[in-house]
Amino acid sequence: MSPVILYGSPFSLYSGRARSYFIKNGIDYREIAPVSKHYEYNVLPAAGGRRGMPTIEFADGSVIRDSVAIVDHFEEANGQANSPLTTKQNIVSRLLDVIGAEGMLRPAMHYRWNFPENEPLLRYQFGHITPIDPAWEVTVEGRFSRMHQACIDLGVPQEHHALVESLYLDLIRKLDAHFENYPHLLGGRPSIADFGLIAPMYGHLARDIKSLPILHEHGIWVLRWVERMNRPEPDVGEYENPLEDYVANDEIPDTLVDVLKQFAIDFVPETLAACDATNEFLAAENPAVGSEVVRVSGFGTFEVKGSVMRAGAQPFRFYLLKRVQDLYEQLSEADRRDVTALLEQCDMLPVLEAKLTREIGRANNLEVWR
Ligand SMILES: N[C@@H](CCC(=O)N[C@@H](CS)C(=O)NCC(=O)O)C(=O)O
Repeated sequence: MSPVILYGSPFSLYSGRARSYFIKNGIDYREIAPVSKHYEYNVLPAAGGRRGMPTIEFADGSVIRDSVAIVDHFEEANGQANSPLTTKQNIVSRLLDVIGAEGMLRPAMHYRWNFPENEPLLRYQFGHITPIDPAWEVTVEGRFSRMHQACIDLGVPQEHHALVESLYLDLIRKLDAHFENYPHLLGGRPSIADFGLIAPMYGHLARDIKSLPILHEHGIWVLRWVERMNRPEPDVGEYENPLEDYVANDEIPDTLVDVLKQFAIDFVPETLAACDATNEFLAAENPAVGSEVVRVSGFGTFEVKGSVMRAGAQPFRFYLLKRVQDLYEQLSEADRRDVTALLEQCDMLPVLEAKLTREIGRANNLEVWR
């Protein structure tokens, strides 16, 4: 069978989710930059006209844009091989998938865009993904300018640099304590949660010159997990008797509860504020059924450790969070009690109620309002 073509780049956050999934699931792929005439005239239109990395193309010419849709496609085909079957682990893996890929943009963008040391690598990488006849927005200069603004819009203006750094450091220490005992978030093998978290960790935080040393200093086990997630073999040589499967009996390790509590500090207030902002947008704009979902629907204002932050609200977070909420709603009373107690312990309970007034679906490789 011909390999799947992955249009992506090593420095792209979301490409990291698809790439790692392919590697860990033995899917033959070739990664190339989205710059050819073929990409421009055949792949891009089939991707809904959206120049998003990752986008993949199969030998028959069919195309999937979006790292979540790509993972969904292969999970469907391989019997949900990376989704734990037990109740709490299933919910936690879906929740960590959202948090990893959508909730870590502040440290991922801060360590990339607020330090000039990163510039040579970024210029090199952006140079290699600049399309044919680029509009200004997709030239290297245009992207630099937009990304610096995006960094501020995501909640990292100068006055919050120290807070973003200290939250990240605390997170790395907690992840490190977890990976010291387990090769993956839910035990012995990767789940959807790991593929969400690898996105910011591989493309940005374990690669950019400013953030890589943080892992050398405070997160050796995290660094090794990043490597493990990008190698085809289990790569668990340093563990004595490593688990081969998820932790038994639907247990959530205490070290993972600590990680979730740490994430909750900004993920929960940000999610509640983004939900309000997006619902206000929906009430005001009432977008037509089938119209494309905007990337940013407004701004949410929320408090983190006594500081007031303002960050762009992205409806996509709720497209993923709804999967957690739907799983929860399908549970029996007894299971729901267990999950409620767990989420309460992790300070995550409020996100179950963060729901948009409209649903998000997909059409022609785009997210659309239902
Ligand atoms: N929800 C998408 C987000 C993809 C995305 O934003 N990718 C970035 C690179 S990491 C990009 O290509 N941005 C430009 C664009 O979307 O036009 C996914 O999960 O794949």
